[in-house]
Amino acid sequence: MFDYASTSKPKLEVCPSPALLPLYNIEESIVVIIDVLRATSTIAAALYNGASAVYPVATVENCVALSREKNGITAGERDGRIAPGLDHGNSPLEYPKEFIEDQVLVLTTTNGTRLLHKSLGAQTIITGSFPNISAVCTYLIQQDKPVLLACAGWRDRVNVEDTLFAGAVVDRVKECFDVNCDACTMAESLYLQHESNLIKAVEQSSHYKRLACLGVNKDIEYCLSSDVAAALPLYREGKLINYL
Ligand code: 3SL
Repeated sequence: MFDYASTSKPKLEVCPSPALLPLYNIEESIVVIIDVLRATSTIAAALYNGASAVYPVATVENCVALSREKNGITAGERDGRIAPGLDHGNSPLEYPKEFIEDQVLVLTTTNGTRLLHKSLGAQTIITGSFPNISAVCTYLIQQDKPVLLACAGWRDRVNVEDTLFAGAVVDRVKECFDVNCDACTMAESLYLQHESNLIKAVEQSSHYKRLACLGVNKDIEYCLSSDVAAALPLYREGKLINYL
């Protein structure tokens, strides 16, 4: 008979859509918020380039109000475009060092910041994307705690790019975890199938088509580049700071 006895390693799971989040026990887990195109790539870029903090907020109104209070920069999108009322968008390339160093960014996005707010109550929240993948994997291995890789998807639908990133993390860290989760297996298979050409895989995604219409192909290239923004965005007291 198969022995289902648990190992002493912490659990690793993938949540493919925010709609499935209530199924997981996040209170004791590190939740990694994943929104490859583009929120968590933008957060990594801003913190790597020296932003003092990124405040993820749910609405445009909150973004404007909080940025007044913190003397911050208003940023965010709705349907990929700069949301009316905000000064900047959700492109990682909008936040080079010369612009963002020592500044506070207040960011609102359709899926990424929404999932972060849904995950409040987790033991720890960090954000992950290809630009900071090694920093994320090193942190997860060091912490030795249960991990949920939470994909933002698009309006609760599963997407290719976040699943690919979750699979890349599973592939790198699985030896240190107890992995008994079909979504992990599926995400890793997808990643291994496409690791040599992530752009080709993402070109088939619905969000790629949405963003390509807006002419932001350089963003997509950046968002699929590993370790170009080695930051570890960790959420505490309403803001993400670079924990590296
Ligand atoms: O939904 C989000 O959080 C955004 O990352 C979407 S977009 O890439 O800016 O359109």
